[in-house]
Amino acid sequence: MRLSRYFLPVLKENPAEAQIVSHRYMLRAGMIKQASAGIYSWLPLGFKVLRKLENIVHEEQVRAGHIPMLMPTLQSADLWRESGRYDDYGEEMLRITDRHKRDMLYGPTNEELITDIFRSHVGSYKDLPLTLYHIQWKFRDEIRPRFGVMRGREFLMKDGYNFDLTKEDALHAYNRHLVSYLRTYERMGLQAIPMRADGGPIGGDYTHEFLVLAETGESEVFYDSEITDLKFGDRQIDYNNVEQCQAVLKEFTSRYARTDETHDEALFNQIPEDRRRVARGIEVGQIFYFGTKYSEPMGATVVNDKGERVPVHMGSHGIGVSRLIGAIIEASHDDKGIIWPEGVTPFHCGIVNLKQGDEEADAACEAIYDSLTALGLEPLYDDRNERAGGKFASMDLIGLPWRITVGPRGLKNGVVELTSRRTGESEELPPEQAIAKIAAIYGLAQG
Ligand code: 5CA
Repeated sequence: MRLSRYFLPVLKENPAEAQIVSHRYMLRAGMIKQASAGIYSWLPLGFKVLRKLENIVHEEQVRAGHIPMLMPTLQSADLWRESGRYDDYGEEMLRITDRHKRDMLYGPTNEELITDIFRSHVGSYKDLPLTLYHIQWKFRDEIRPRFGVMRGREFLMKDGYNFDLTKEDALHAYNRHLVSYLRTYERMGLQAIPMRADGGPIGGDYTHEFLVLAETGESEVFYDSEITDLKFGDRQIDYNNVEQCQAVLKEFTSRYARTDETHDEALFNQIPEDRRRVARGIEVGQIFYFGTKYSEPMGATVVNDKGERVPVHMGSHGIGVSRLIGAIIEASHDDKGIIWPEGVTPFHCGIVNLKQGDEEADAACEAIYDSLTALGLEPLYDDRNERAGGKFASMDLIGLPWRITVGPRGLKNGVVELTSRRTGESEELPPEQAIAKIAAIYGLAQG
């Protein structure tokens, strides 16, 4: 993409309404624009990151054997009356009446809708196990939407629902989700710690929240510092292997890590004092096993191998896709702007032309642009007629992890400059070597 033809409305000043760094940088980098309280338009740069996160979530869900689909945002109130949650959910639910005076709502979550789909089409234990998921906008009329996309009213969520014959099978689905979430967050460059949590309006006794540690997080968390040493890494997991998934759950949940809702001071005090941590975290996901809470009242049953009709065991599993962008920025930035992890960066590399209009510099930039593009990478070429200082400031703000700087002086010596956004370190290289290095960083072999 050439910056002169892109839409990147960068702000020079700090917006007064933004209290935390991720909100500030998302506004300043032209990623989002508030449409009304807690509701945002996703401008091209923000939309690009959102899509990248969605792709990672999809890939990891499909890898775990879960099936993508799409359910609507608007739902009929009748389904929620069946489960008993229509009245329970309270003022967070946005209720709408259509022209025929039918009660509708903008879905805050989808347990009822998916249970209805299931009961309409599945009747035998032979069709289980089944896990369906979608990535769709949700609406929760939060009393205090704040911190930009972190606590929005409209937000993008991946929500998945498992249907199993027995509690044991459903707990395997729970473990499978935990494993797939660990992989998902690590691919995004994040450490998200599973913590014992509270079921809230979704329900159930088995539930873990995934928290990214950050001072600006809304949850207070208590944990054993040893837990932060755990890494999922690139281990190979067979998602059908019950013992393997269980072992990962055990490894990542056996140390003390709880949110304030379930915190137990006496248990916490059993951890050696130097390992006790009280901190804040951003909740980027939650998994639940709630048994037959929805299947029983809504009649989602299957016939088991003895010919008996039994309610299915269910769980639901959410990832806060739009919130994750805020969490990534909270975890990865400096005083100049965002620093995107390579896995989620909106463009792989920036190209800064120090002297736009100089024949040689222009030609070198074009050649680098074409080579990177031919490799399947997406560079962002700052081809505007601007001072170098302004170009650097914009690049630093939008946070692309790598920058190639091209100027007449370097070109005389046959080199360009390759700079890491994270470390600030630069090296001078011939253009082909800079390209080869970027290709290697993104795991591409050059042909
Ligand atoms: N049905 C279940 C799981 S599918 C569910 O709704 N879980 S949840 O309530 O925990 O939401 C899932 C994730 O959505 C949360 O972990 C959080 O990351 C994100 N989320 C929840 N509320 C908001 C909000 N107001 N703004 C942004 N993200 C949110």
